[in-house]
Amino acid sequence: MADKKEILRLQELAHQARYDLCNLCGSYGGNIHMGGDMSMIDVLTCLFQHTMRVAPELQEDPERDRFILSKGHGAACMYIVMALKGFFDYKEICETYGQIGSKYGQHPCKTRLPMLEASTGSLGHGLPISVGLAASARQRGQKHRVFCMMGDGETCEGSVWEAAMAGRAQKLGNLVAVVDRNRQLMTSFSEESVIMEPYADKWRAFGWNVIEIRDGNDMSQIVEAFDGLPKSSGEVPTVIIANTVKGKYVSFMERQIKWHAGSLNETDLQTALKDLDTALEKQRKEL
Ligand SMILES: Cc1ncc(C[n+]2csc(CCOP(=O)(O)OP(=O)(O)O)c2C)c(N)n1
Repeated sequence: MADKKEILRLQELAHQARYDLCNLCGSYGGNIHMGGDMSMIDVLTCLFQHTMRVAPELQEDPERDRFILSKGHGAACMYIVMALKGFFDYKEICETYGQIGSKYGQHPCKTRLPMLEASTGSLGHGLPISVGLAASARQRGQKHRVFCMMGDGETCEGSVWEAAMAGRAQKLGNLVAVVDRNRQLMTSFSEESVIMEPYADKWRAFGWNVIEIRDGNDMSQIVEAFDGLPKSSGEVPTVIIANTVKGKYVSFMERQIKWHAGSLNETDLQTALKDLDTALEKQRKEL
């Protein structure tokens, strides 16, 4: 179990990431996928700042951990979390995000950003890629893990379950899928469109080890889940299901279908930043 100091450090980094994301959304002319960014930002912060062995200087290290953002529409969130780890310059992201020719596209592009492991955006492809990366690591005798971040809606794609079968058959204990279980899709709540529950049992039926995070926006619970991962040398892949809230901590965004993607005017931006400060204050008191 991580100590309080580490949890507080991660909470503050996640708060900074939310702040940076809202400011980017306020300055960018178009829509940003704020809902699913705000739901997964705590998990991404834990991954990049606490769990994964990644850093700009490890880029050429064959045994660095690999991260695939399969829900590629969350690119802005990933750029910002990675900027806080020293991979990118936040100012450059703000000045160029989403523009033609920019390195920071609305979906991640490995050609433009070689430190990414894959280009994503078309949902359902990250887990198949991750299975390949994990199988390759095994063949080379490498010890690192491969982490794949998916949306729960994304797991409606059949390719996800084909990859789940392959990952288990190939005994890839070095593979970790993470599902941002925010229970919303693009235009509806997930259970209105498809029946996902019993969701964890579906993964168990495919032979995976399942770890559920009751509150996937609570840093203590997130850290406990990732710290409790079985050894990567095992034979069973793990899925971490993080129960999160779309738009987390911004009053007018939380659980709002219209905030799958959107842009912030100055008044809304100031409300959002105030909400974030209130949330951090509360987290500090509760820790
Ligand atoms: C193959 C494919 N079909 C459709 C889309 C359009 N799309 C972008 S986001 C999204 C909703 C995804 O829902 P979920 O995976 O739950 O993401 P989150 O709610 O966390 O943003 C869809 C359908 C896409 N990017 N790729």
